[in-house]
Amino acid sequence: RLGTERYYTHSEINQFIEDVAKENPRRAFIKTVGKSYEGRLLKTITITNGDSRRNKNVILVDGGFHAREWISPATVVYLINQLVYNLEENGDLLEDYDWVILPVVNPDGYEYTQISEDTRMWRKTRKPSSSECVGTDPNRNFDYHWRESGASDDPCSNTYAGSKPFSEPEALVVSDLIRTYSDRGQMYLTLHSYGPMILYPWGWIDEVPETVDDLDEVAKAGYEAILEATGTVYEYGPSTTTINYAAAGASDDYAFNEGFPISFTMELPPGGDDGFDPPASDIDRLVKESWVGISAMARRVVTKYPLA
Ligand code: 0X9
Ligand code: ZN
Repeated sequence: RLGTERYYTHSEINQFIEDVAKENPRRAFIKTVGKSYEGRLLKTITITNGDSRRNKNVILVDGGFHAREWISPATVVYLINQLVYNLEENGDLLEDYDWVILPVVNPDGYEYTQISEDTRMWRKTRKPSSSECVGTDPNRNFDYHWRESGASDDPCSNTYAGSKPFSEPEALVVSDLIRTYSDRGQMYLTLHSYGPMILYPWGWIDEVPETVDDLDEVAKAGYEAILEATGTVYEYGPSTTTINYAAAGASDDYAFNEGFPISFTMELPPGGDDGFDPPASDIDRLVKESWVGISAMARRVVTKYPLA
């Protein structure tokens, strides 16, 4: 069991989900869905309520896209604990739904930020992007309006989009997950930092989809729950105008376009000197607050999109 007292490594988190699945063989399943560039295993944990009904709806969650955003994998660990070990409070979120979770999308980058102070602010993947530079922004690498806005063609840039769509194995793995679950997927949630913000499509252009009211309703449920619980004020709205820039090739727009009716980037709260570094003593408070919002949004989703 992992708690909230410190940040964990990718291998600790992989071991944790393996242990959870071993302890709860009817309720949690591990699947190795791919490998990072440096060969780390990308594993999903699927959490169910154990009633073994097939083909439920799906909520797909990932964390750790950007290496330095440490509060993201920490929030995923807490979310897994809640769904597995707190059925009394969260059983309704598993009646008609399975949760599929990839805790660390970019483990090479994440591990790199953990080796020294000098590398703490790394954002990208770790595959060489040119003879001089390393890394692609995995959240500019998706094949949806790739490189059309807010992305760089300079391999040394922090928002380098890659040599082509899905040049990064980590982004390809996430896209495979999105397409695997798109027919029963009702919410895609990708956890980043820092905001706090709840962003919905579109993020590549300053426009909103026809179903903006549905997106706004669910985002607002998260905003209100957090405001009531702790007083923290999230911004929520269309990505481009809320975060104030357009960026194409991100996973949220890709998932929405593939058929997830609800797709959010949640920018978790800031902390520390540069915003990406909440002290370990703040993890507990932050992940609990974020879970209030995430569970409220999920609750709205399971009510709004019951099993067909
Ligand atoms: O720029 C990003 O990738 C995300 N912000 S972060 O500071 N965590 O890097 C925001 C992505 C918003 N979604 C789209 N632009 N589609
Ligand atoms: Zn990010």
